[in-house]
Amino acid sequence: MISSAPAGFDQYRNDIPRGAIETIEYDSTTVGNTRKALVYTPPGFSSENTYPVLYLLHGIGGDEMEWQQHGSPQIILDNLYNDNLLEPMIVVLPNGRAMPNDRAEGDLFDPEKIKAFERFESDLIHDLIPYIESNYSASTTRDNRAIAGLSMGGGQSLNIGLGNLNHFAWVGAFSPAPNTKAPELLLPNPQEAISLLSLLWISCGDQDNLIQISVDVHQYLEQQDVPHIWYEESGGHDWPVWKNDLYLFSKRLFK
Ligand code: FER
Repeated sequence: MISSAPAGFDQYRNDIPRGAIETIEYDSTTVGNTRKALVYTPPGFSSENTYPVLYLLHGIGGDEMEWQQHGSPQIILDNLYNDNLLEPMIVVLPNGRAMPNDRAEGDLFDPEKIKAFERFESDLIHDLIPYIESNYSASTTRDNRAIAGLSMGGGQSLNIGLGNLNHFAWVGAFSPAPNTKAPELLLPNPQEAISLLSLLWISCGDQDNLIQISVDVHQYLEQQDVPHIWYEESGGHDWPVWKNDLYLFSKRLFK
């Protein structure tokens, strides 16, 4: 039984060490332009140390700034560090809409834009991860890479994470959207996933219209005996749920 994050988990505390968020730009061979991402480095970050990395993805209505604008990730993470509940890690907030105009504007369900969320797999693996690992003191092993996201980003995390187990050992989907592949396509080889995954997390609000997607993946994983966490929480397709998920998922990482 998983309890929700304690009261105050997302409230700014005075006088605690703080991480830093900066915007980076990387060359994308996939899209053919320069793309932005935000990078959070933890309190006390030092290039003398090597850090694991969480890639944290946004939803259909957002871009690389969505988590920071609505989800207070820096407050949640700084508080977790201060309470000694988090492994020091770099958190990268990419833009998961891999196309020349990657702003969340116009018809967000335009097939070209939906396709761009698929194209992001190549941008992440071939462009962004190499950039992060050559510009930060980031670990380069699969055991030290995690991918998670909300809604469209949750679907991406399952599709990309489970489809690239040579790159990721930790996968989290918060309220995954209809871009999630069918369960038997997500994990055609359950034995491989069982041996390689350190954590597979799926969560969704009980008032979320998209919950059946999560339930279908969970039931397949259960049938195939793939260890995972299925966490149904109270709430809808909304930020209180995703902030709670970030708190609960991130504190399980890299341990
Ligand atoms: C859909 C409903 C919701 C869909 C995507 C979403 C691709 C994504 C929602 C979000 O990211 O919040 O039918 O199709």
